[in-house]
This record gives sequence, structure tokens and C-alpha cells, in this order.
Amino acid sequence: MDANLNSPTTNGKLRDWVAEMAALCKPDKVVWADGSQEEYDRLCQGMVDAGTFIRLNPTKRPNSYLARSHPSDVARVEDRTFICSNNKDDAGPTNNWAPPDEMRATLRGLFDGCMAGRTMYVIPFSMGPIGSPIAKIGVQLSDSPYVVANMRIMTRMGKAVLDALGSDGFFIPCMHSVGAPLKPGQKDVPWPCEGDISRKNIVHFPETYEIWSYGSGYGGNALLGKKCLALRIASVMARDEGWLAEHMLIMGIQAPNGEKTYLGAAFPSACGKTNLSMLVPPKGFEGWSVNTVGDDIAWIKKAPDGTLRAINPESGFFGVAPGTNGHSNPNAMQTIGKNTIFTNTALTDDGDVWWEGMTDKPPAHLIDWKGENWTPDCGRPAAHPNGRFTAPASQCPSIDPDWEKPQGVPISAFVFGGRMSKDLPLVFEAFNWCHGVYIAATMGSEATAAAIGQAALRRDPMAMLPFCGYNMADYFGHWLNVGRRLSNPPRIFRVNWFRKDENGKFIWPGFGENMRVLKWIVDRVHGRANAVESPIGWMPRREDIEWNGLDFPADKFYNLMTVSRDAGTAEARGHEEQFDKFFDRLPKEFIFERELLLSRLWRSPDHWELAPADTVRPAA
Ligand code: SAT
Ligand code: MN
Repeated sequence: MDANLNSPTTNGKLRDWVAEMAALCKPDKVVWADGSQEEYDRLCQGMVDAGTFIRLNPTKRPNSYLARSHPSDVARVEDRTFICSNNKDDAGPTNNWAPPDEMRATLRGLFDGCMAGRTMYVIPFSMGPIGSPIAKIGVQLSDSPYVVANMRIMTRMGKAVLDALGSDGFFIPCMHSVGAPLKPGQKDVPWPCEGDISRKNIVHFPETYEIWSYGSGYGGNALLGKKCLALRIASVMARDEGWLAEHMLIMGIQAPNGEKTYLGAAFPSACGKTNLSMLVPPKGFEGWSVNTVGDDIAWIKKAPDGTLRAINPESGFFGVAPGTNGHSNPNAMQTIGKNTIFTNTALTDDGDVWWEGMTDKPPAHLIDWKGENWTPDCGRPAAHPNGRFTAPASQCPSIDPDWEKPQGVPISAFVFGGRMSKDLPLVFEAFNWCHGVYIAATMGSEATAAAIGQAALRRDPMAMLPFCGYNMADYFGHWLNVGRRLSNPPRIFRVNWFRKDENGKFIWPGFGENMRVLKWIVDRVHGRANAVESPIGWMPRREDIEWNGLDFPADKFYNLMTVSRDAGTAEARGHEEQFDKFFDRLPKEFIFERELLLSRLWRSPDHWELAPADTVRPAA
């Protein structure tokens, strides 16, 4: 078979690589994806015929499909995700590592003949608007039509990318197989994948900027532009080239006078980044608007004018479905109204989708994410907790007018937030860049459904723990360096929407009401809002927050903001434990930051909500 028969590229490296991989994987045929609507429709129809897709009711959900994955293939497999640097220390203590030679041999074995009976698709894609100075080109080879369809929504994909690549352009090779070769005559299944978890491998070679993923067809394991390229490999490129690749949403906040402020905000997977990026300002914020640039990943570079500029490398949203509804995220509900792929949600009797939290009252009957009959009293969830929608960003009512601007949008603040049920206040601001990097690096978060087998509570520095392609101590150092090169670095904030009271109830209403916190952040950035100095950073007093439209009593605010000296000290001691793992690679600044934190705590009152009024300082 000639893999380059009908090949639409003159790029010699790409042609050679495709031919070499086709010889290894032995597909029945090779198809170059052009990214057209016609091709998408044809692939989707093929998946409907094969039982992979169910076409949803076209009057309710035009041009949309539901896919049900194999029940063993429902989330990222962090245990089987590897950073294979030449030197183990370059992957660092937080990544799985295997010797690159050994891993290459394993992969050769796994990929040998792995596409038998299947089609190998060549998927050229651009992360970032084609031609943007911040964008990068990748080419994914995959035997999954589901991946092709999703990549068309999530990235700029197809012929235009090959044109931009030209005959000698650089691309990141992304090799993918679901790992389910077919014997002659063997009938396919709706969701082929490797059933043996120990044979699944999501592998990154940071020195050669290469990705190899075997055995899974789901999300970040398989849509290789997303976590594998745009975070793990891009974080390495960003280190090498002096920029930042971050697990951050990007949003613009516009004040009634037209002033626009953009923020990057990092939260671990499934902590509401999509909801926050599409926030609808609540009652009391008439005239304010929020615009979405991205919901998951930000690529951030210093512009010639000295500001930091960010692009969203993706062109779609791969959002968590459960919990999404007209209250939590009306913009997402509109975005997914058409042209959307749903994965592992439930199916209604009239051919639409449903998930927990979509409506107050569940339908009387559904087909659940496993394809079984479901009734409200059956005791099982109807949708998988990590069930997802894949939808074009261009359909989002709150999409920012500048979301595809090649040079990106200017970033004025970074916000970091984990999921913490106690001891972490609603919001505080770092004293300076170095302290901000420290509070981002020591961020903790409780587990979510986005990854399999995660510890209940873990340190998730910058929400990048599963996504940093190199030693995290060096990553902290890189962050410190980026700030040093800026004359006016963005302010850094820490937030926590997830604090609970003694009855286990969330104290803060969240969602649209988060606007109150964002307004304080924006006002701090522009030197308008007051704050008081606490041992952990600058904090708003109750009167520094806009409460118009929300009745939020003072005692609740106290419970949301207070931290005891003991809890604060225990937290600081926890940082020590985290840092020990990094030995001498940890930036020295972090040792001093921790000591300063401990000293401030030592001199603080037993509990602080806020320091006495005479310590109030105006914004800098
Ligand atoms: O499955 S993904 O990695 O794409 C989603 C996530 O974990 O954030
Ligand atoms: Mn994510």
C-alpha cells in the first residue's frame, strides 16, 4: 500500500513519517482528512452505521450525536501517562517515567499491526489560529473516526493546515491507535479500545517533541492536540522558547464604561473552568459583561510591547456535561444546541441527551450512558460523571470578539483555584510575583471525575500536575523567570469557590455570583479596590466586595474568609513535604517564601478574618 497515494502534501518529512507509520501499523488504507463539512458528515454517518454514534433528534439537537464509550475507557489514565525524557530527573518526581529506549521498543511492539482491518486517518491540525505567531502545527495519525470528528471541532484541522505547513514547515508528530486490530472477517465493536489497562500507554518524548498514545479512544488520551500537545509537549517548548503553556481558561471582563480586562485562570480538571469562562453577571451587575476566549488551555507569550498576550490554542470545548444547566452555564447550554458530539451522557426517549443536573426533575425513563434502561429510582447515574460535550467555540454566545486574534489578548491577572472544602478563603491576592508563583505552586485540590484513580486530596501546582511535560521544580523556576522579564507582571490571585460549612454545604453560591470576586480582582488590577494584609496575602474586607443584588450575611463571609493560625501553619508545613520531593532543583525563593509565611502566621492572631482596620492599605 502506498500511504502517500493521493497525499495532499509536499512536506517531505510528513510524507516519510506517514509512510513509515503506515508500514508499522498496517492499516487497510490511509485517508488524509481535509477538514471539510462533507467529510465530517460522511464520517459521522459511517459511525452511525457502525453503532458508534447515535444521531440525536434533528429538531431538538440538529447535526448532533451521542457516543457511548466502553465502560473501561471513560477518562484520562494518569497512571499510564509517561514523560520519557532521556534523564529521569528531567521528568521529575511528579511524572511517570520510563527509559526512552525501552518505551520505544514497547511502543514498536504495540503499534506493529495495530491498525489491521482499520483506516489510518492523517489529521493535520493547528493549535491556535492558523498563522498566529503563537500557534503550532501537529499531525495526528489515528485509527479512530471518533477522534477525527472531535479533532475537527477542537482544532483547526485539515487542508488549510497543510497549506500553512508548506513543504518544509515543522509539525509535532502525534501517533494514536485505539489498540484494537481486527482479524480478517472479525466484526467491529461500537467503541474499540485496548481492554488491558497495562497495555495502554500515553507517551511523550519531550526532547524530540513527539507523542505516542496507545489503547484509549477517550478525551485527553486520544484527542492529542489537547493535553498531550497543548500542555505536556507545549510546556516543554514554552520552557525552551521562553513562554507559558498553561491549564487556564481565558476570559475578558468588560466594565460598564467599556474598560476590558482579561484574566487567565487555572483550575484542575472538572472544577468549573468552562462555567467560569462563560459566566453570566448576576443581578446587581447591569452593564457588565463577560466574554470567553478559552475554557481550558492558554498559550501566553510576551509581546513586543512588553505585555503578556494569550491565545486559546483550541477551537472547541470538551466540557463536562453533568451539572451543566441553564443556571450553572446558560451560555454552554446554547453552545451545545447543535453541531455537538456528546459522549457518555444519557439518551431521552425523544432522542435528546440528558445528564444529572440538567433539569431539576429527571425524565421518567432514559437510556443510560451504558445503553441500559434507566429510571429515577434505579440507583445508578444516568450519565457518566465525566461525560462530555464537544462543541464549536464559535457557537458560544459569550465568545470574545477577539478570541481568534492571532496576537492574542493582553493578560492583566492570573487566578488560581483548587477544590478545597476547608481552610482556604474565597479570595486573596499575592504580595508580589514570586509570592504569587508560590501560592500557585502549592495549590491543593480534592479529586474529580476527570482522571481515574486519583488521590482524594493532592497538591496540583498551577493545576498542571498531570500536564507538565518536565520537572515541576524547573517549571516553577521558569514561572519565576517569566515574571522577572516583565516590567509590570500580572497580579496573581488565589480563589476557592468550594469551601463547605460544618454541615457539608457549600458556603459560597458560586456560578454567576463569582462575578463579585472577579470585580474585586479587576478593581485591584486597576488600583481601585482596597484590601487588608493577612498572613497569606491581601484580602478583601466584606465592604470591599460588591454585594448589590445578593444578601450575604457578615457571619457567612467570616466563615468563608477565616483561617486559623493552626490550619494555616499545618498548610505551610504541607508545603515543606511537597517541596522535599524536588530536592535541590526547587527554586531557593520557595524556601524563603515558606519561611516568611510561617513567620507571618506565627505573629498573627489565632483566627483572622481580616486584620484591624488600621492596616487597610489602598490598592498599589
Ligand atoms: O479528558 S481531558 O483531558 O481532555 C479533560 C480533562 O481532564 O480536563
Ligand atoms: Mn482541562
